[in-house]
Amino acid sequence: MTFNGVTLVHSSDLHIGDEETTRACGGDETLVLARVLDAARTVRADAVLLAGDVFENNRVPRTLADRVAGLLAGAGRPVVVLPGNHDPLVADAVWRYIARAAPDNLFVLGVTRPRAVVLPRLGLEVWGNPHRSYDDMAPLRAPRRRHTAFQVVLAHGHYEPVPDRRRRLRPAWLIGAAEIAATGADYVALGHWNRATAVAGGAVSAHYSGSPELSRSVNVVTLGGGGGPPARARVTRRALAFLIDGSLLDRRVAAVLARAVLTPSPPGGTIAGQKRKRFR
Ligand SMILES: [Mn+2]
Repeated sequence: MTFNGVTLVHSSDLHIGDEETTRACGGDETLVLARVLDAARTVRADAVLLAGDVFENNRVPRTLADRVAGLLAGAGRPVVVLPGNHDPLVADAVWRYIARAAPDNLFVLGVTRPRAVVLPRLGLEVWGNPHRSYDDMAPLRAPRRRHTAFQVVLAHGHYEPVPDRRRRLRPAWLIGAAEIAATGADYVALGHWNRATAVAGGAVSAHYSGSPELSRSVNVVTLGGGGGPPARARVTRRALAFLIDGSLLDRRVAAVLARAVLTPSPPGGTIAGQKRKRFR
């Protein structure tokens, strides 16, 4: 069986429920998710990958959880979710609640599947180790052997080229270049940093998508196509139309701002997210 190329939209760190994010979105808590799913529709993505911290925390009002579940159910394509350090799979995790009425297209690693999902129509496996507590863990431990045409990994944590795990002052969920390379995957979709960044991983492409609020973009990942063996993943960023200080900007303006936000701005700038730390 041969497969045509696969197009994936990768985002992370939406932090739904965070007050600052909600304010930046004119009070609409789910706008960030709606924008990400819009982008997936526009590029006709085969699937959406959300690499952790979709929610700011697990104390999510039921009405908000239901709205998120509704948006995910209406995505029109498979959505694969990795629980992160802000929304880990504790006993009363929001993802357990959402998965209870799981729409067919929603896959939550650690809930609807142990840690891998195969999308047979795409010839794609997506695996990842979900955060199950607030404690430290190694996001890329125990890589899975490839048994599908395409294989993608989700990981939520802090990249260091050569992690030093002797100093354990606080949880860092470290991800090293050698671990990325050892996955042998076509793409490693990273979460935890709020900026869109490519990191080194030997022959394996690994990128942070950044948070929609700060990066104002999603990663669009294309694998294979053209009938040959899977080539290295092609990764581009697609700007999101976005609300800034309550006003909806069109995509071209958002794209300019997406670039501007990566350069230092004067103190007291009004672009929401500018104040954000690089990761959290
Ligand atoms: Mn995080």
